[in-house]
Amino acid sequence: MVRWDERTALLVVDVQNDFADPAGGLSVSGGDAIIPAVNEAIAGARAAGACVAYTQDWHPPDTPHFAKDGGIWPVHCVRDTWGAEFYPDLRVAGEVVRKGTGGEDGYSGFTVRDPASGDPSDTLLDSFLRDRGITTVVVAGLATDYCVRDTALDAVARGFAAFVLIDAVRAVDLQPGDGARALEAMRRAGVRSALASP
Ligand code: VGL
Ligand code: ZN
Repeated sequence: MVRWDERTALLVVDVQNDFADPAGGLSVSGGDAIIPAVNEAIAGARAAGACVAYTQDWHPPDTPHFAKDGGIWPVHCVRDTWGAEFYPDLRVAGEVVRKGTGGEDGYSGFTVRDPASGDPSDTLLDSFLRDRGITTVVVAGLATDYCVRDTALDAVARGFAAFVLIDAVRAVDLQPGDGARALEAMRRAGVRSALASP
């Protein structure tokens, strides 16, 4: 269990219909099964006065992130569509940070990349957290092997202490074992594992 306090932020990554719903465009197997644990973490964080922030993958209809436009992914989380909405059972109470809004690529909640030049730029997440004096981030959501991993690794690289809630994340597993490898990469980088549920 994580000890929640006002210097700790829970980051709920991309718990959107296209990832969490079995009918979603990039459905993560077992994605809906993490929702009770995610909601438990949200409730615990809020009860202790910790900050809760949510990321949303928020793509334009055409982006080199999608296979049809030269990328690798099926169409998902197109802005203002059902697939981009939060999964209905998710308790949403906190700041929402959208990423990819201008067609940028990348997975981290902190950083996006220009699809043509590859140049990175920051989302609003880093300044949102620093403005509130946050020193520790706790990551839950989807997917372990992409946005959760890159968000947690970026958090450590930016000087935050970081935890991943291993019962509140699920992997895409394009290749078998991707989720386990992502957890190992996080561990090596100094991300600590914790449970959302006692
Ligand atoms: C994600 C693949 C493509 C994620 C986003 O949220 O993990 N994965 N876009
Ligand atoms: Zn995406």
